[in-house]
Amino acid sequence: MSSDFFAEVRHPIPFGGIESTDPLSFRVYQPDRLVLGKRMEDHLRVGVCFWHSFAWDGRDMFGSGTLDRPWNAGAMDPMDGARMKMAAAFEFFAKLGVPYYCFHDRDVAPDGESFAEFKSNLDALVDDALGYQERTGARLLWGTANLFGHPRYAGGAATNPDPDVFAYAAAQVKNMLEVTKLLGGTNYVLWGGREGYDTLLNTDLRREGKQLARFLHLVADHKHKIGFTGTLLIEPKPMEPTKHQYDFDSATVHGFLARNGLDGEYRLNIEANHATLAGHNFHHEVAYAVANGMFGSIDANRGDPQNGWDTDQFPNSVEDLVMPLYEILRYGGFSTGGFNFDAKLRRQSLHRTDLFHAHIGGIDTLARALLAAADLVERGTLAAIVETRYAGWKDELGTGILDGSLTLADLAAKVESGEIDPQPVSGLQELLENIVNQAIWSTGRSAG
Ligand code: XUL
Ligand code: CO
Repeated sequence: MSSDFFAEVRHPIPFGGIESTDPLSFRVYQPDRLVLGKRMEDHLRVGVCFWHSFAWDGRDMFGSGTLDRPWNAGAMDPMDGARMKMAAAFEFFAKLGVPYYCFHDRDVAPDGESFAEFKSNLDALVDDALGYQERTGARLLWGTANLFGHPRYAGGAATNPDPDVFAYAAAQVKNMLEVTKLLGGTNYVLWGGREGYDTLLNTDLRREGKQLARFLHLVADHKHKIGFTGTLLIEPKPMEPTKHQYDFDSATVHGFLARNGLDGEYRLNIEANHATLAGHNFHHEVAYAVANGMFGSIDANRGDPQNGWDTDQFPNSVEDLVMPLYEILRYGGFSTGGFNFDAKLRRQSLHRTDLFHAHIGGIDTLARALLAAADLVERGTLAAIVETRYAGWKDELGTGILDGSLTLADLAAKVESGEIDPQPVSGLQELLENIVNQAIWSTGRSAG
């Protein structure tokens, strides 16, 4: 089925170069351009999300929908609306020309009156999605289950005080894991939307931790049972909608997984604005995941520095993305992950074409940051300075400390005898910051 919801857009969005005056063209992003020997498209593995871009109509807690989304118009039969939404989404993926998309089960299928009806709605739409994937070439970066929208999940899903809710969540995840496998998805994401608390007064922290660990074990077991070869990802976020979310940040999730024997089963899906909400920056969250072998995938949407909530804006700052990309490049790039735009338009960006402007800008910003990060990798200056900074740890003293052959008393003796008398050295922070800026400025106009 072909649709024409985005009739004014050429297919697919062309590369116009940095001076292009066509707003519906890429300034930097060229899928086939080689960067460090790999195609730009294969570095970035861009995905579009179903929920903000197609399921959301612009409503917020103060007002109703504003966006021009005919498929969300109330009067329609829910399955007709869902089919129209899917047609629009795949038309958009193809016209934007990106390789991936992501969705929650509830983004595509109407709830129905029972779980069985929901499951059969989803099955029918997944069947349609298989056809669209085949015709357009769009692939599933990840699937996920919405375990936070329905009132039954108000007190959490896996961490709910009621085991019936745990079971319901288990059924939803089992189903969506199987759907993700059927669609050839490369990852499955768990975002713990309401796995946390609103008040400690009614919360048994120890019990909820055990429940969450059990749930994650069940999901990993089922993944192996059905032979899903994609990666299981957990998406940290410190708060919102709950006051406190258990998957607070990369380090907290890593610690929880390691304590529960799950660190071999899960990787992290890091979202830029969730890092900000946790009091970190995006670079920190990616660097932590990379340093601990936990890196998986990215949700690239940013926050607003003046707002303490999840604004989910499209990325538009090269500066914010260069160092996360540098970490990813030095890690060897994505394996199953990619850059998902879990980003939404502002409520006044009414037109369907605004979806293109938003994604084009975000993708160009990523592409531009990729060029700067690749330049940093190629020059090797940053890495060389860090290497020099720690060089002492390769010498006799450093290796003796780390391999356990030197005791506290041995070290004290060396200091007391005067053999060791360390002198402060510069951390070179401003020099390093200049090197990063130089990479950003010097790679600016070389695209094309
Ligand atoms: C919410 C969020 C989710 C996850 C998927 O802040 O980021 O959309 O990405 O459930
Ligand atoms: Co997200």
